[in-house]
Amino acid sequence: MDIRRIVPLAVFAVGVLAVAVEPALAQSTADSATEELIWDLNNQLLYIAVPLTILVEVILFYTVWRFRNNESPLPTRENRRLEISWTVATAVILLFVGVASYQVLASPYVTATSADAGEDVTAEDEAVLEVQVVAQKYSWTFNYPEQNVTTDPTNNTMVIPADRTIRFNVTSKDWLHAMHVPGLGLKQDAFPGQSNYKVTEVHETGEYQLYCAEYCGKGHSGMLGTVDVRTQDEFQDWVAQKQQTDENETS
Ligand SMILES: [Cu+2]
Repeated sequence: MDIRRIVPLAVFAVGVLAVAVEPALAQSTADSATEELIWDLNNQLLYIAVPLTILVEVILFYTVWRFRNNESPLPTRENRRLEISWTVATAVILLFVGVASYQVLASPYVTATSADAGEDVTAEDEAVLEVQVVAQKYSWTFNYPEQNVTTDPTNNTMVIPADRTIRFNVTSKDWLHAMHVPGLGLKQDAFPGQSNYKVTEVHETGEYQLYCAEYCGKGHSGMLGTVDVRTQDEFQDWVAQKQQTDENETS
């Protein structure tokens, strides 16, 4: 079998394999808008990377096997067609990776830079919910400026509503920390005296683990928290209850 026959055969095999792995990739359901974007990009890149890897390996193994008894191999001195092919193919692949990545990086759900981030992706009749995430050695406090609610730092639980655009304003009271919620695809550094933003919308209610992802001292490994995602009504109830107890405490 010569190389002209093996290449289309390899491409075909790779196509079959790509279709076969598709259901496994599609199972990765995303719980937030941010995680969805990240997973979609990951899958898109895998569709290119897996077939390419297999194509290269097939050609390599075939070549080794085909020329195993060749005692005096001669290098290909010049092959313009081959050179143009691999240059163009590489350029097309890099362009695809670049465009696909840029689209995700430019999304406010992935890169939020300003204090009004998220306003452009939220529904017209709905305000973005801002949650100020304050990290400190070794706990988390969550402030809801519009609702005038602050959580207890010993509780380490952030309550947010599902299906609403949330903007996290991440900061620190002492030194470097980082908010990391892998289940929702969220990660943002916490610097003292600075606000870093992160925007998302969560689709699924439930509890998600929050970690500190910046080594911050002896209590770092225990600097955990919970993101408690509730329905909009349950969230409103929680806010009302919190406002009530805060009022009773101050009076
Ligand atoms: Cu830490």
